[in-house]
Amino acid sequence: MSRLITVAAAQLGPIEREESKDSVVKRMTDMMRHAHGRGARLVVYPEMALTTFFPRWHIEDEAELDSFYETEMPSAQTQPLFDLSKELGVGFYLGYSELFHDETGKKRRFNTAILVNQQAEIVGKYRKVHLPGHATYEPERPWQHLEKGYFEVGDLGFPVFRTMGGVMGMCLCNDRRWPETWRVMGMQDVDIVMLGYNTPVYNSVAAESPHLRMFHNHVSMQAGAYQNGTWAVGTAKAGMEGGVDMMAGSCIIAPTGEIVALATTSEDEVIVAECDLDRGRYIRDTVFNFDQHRRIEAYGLITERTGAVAPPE
Ligand code: CDT
Repeated sequence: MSRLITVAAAQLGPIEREESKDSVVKRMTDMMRHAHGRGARLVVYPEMALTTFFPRWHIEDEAELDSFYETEMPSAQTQPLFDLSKELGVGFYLGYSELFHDETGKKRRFNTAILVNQQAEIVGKYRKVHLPGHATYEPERPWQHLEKGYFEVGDLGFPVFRTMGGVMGMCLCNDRRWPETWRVMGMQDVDIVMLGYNTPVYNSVAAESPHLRMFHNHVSMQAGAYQNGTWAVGTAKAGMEGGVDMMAGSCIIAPTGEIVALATTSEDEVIVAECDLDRGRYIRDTVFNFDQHRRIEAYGLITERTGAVAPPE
């Protein structure tokens, strides 16, 4: 029996700081309807899809900072996404900022993604592991990247979920650049890795052309897909947002590493591809047959050491 699922990436154009969550959710439900009309049964939204990318600002007022986070999911504001998901039978991946108080009363903040099935049930959760940027205000930067200050490192690892006819995995933005992200999900026989991203077009601390940055965006996901024989769906929050130009280039990548659908704007845009979840099986059975070819006795440093250490001169 073939395992086909039509998947959409629902790229969001800019979300300004003043835009209400109700307005953003309306944009997102419009795109879910559009994606459904094109046959999609699974829609992938960006990282922090409900708000502007607020880590670009140093926000000292705690109440203002808290306003960018969700304290419940679904909430009254996000319920329309779940209602439409149920009505249309469309699952979705949603990136958002999560805030809760743990059993000791401590405030916890994570950069989170959830997976919702075609019955509108939350079936998976991921909390971002690789938090880029810095923890405190750095005045020399043209804009901030305060993810290390605004979030804790994710505490759920890289789980995968058997749902919607396949094995589904999630990560968020900077995670896509790390081969470890992909391999840990590859080790669980993942079929689709979904991810949302918020990536500035320009590198604020080093000279790097927009062309090169887009190349790094795509090559990371294409390599991760091929080397694990998995589909990958990368969805951007794009365009000029809060005075910072954000990268577009949302894409759907086959297990062969080929981009099969690519966004052409920096605005709200839906791209769609029919994904055969068995397309990567030959890769997982041959060149990347992990069971036959991996050599874990040679990989110890991967988990024993964090930073690179050169041998003595
Ligand atoms: N959101 C996110 O993870 N963005 C990073 C930009 C890093 S610049 C400090 C990325 O890897 O795309």
